[in-house]
Amino acid sequence: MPSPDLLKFRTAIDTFRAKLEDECVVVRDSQGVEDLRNRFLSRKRGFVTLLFEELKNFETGEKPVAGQLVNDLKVEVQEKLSAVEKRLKTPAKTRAEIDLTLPGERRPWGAAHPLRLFQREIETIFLEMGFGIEDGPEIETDYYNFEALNFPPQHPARDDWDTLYINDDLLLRTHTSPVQIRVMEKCKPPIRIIIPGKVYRRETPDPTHVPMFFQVEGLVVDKGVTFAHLKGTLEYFLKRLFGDKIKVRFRPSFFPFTEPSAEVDMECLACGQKDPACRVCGGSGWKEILGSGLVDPQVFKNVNIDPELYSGWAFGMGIDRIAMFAFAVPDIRNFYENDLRFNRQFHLK
Ligand code: 2NL
Repeated sequence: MPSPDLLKFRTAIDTFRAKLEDECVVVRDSQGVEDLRNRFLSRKRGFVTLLFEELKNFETGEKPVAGQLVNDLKVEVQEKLSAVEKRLKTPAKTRAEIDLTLPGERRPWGAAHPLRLFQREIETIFLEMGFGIEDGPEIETDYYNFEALNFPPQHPARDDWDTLYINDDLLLRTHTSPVQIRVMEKCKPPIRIIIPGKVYRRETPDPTHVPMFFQVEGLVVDKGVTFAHLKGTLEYFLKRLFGDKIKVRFRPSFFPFTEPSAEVDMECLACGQKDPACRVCGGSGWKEILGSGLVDPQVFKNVNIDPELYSGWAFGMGIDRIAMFAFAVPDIRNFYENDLRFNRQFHLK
């Protein structure tokens, strides 16, 4: 049990410690530091000196304990005073130097990523036309990503999609088409949907490739749907996105899941179809924007939709690729570097 004297001594030391804290905060100049040093450490009447003198009143057993307490306080006083001296040496702005008419510092607010903003513009146009938005898993089975879409096992067309496999059966989806398959399995036509989302390919990053990027696909299934609907809808979509005056052309193509298939090109915005050496369109004057086609009857059979009764059309496009074209972004990796100087350019609206 510590003696009542030791307890009182400890309380006294705690009081001095609190006093030291309070006084240090208000010291404004070196004179203030000297005053404080004298009051605590002066050899004649300093608080610490007086406390040391009291040690002689303690029993031999408690003397070292009490001695340690005073010594700790002494070290603390020295450290605190050095800290105050350091603070005084750091120049602070004087009242006159603070310009109260300057605007305050704004906290940065979060904002949507440029690719999300562009995705939203695409979504808005299709929503207005009565389409719904669907999504689905990014880890898919071989069946949903390839087989249901009319790529038989070992089909060489699978090489076109440099697939990231998880094991023999699971993979990272290479397009959003598996979501359309899942929707057609579950829902009876009429179907009018778009599926925006992340897709993955085994790519080494370069100015036009990254291993994860964004795609939007669309699907319409109903009775009496024709190529004219595909053409009219996609042309309207591109004119809403890029302006009424742009030129659009359809050109035959091939996809395993559509027949017939068409690629849709748009006039080159970079050169206005005028530069034979244009880096964006290679001088052709046309830029490939999306792929499309009438849904292959075999795909309908795979999801138990009767191709004699129903027909449909579908399209797919790369969101990153089209955003690069729309905003003249030279390198797809710009979208994934999180450089705010780049991202902020898209938040001017
Ligand atoms: C492209 C081309 C395309 C589709 C995607 C599709 C989906 C189903 C059935 C039929 Cl479930 N077609 N999707 C059709 C044609 C083209 O994408 O160049 N994408 C970036």
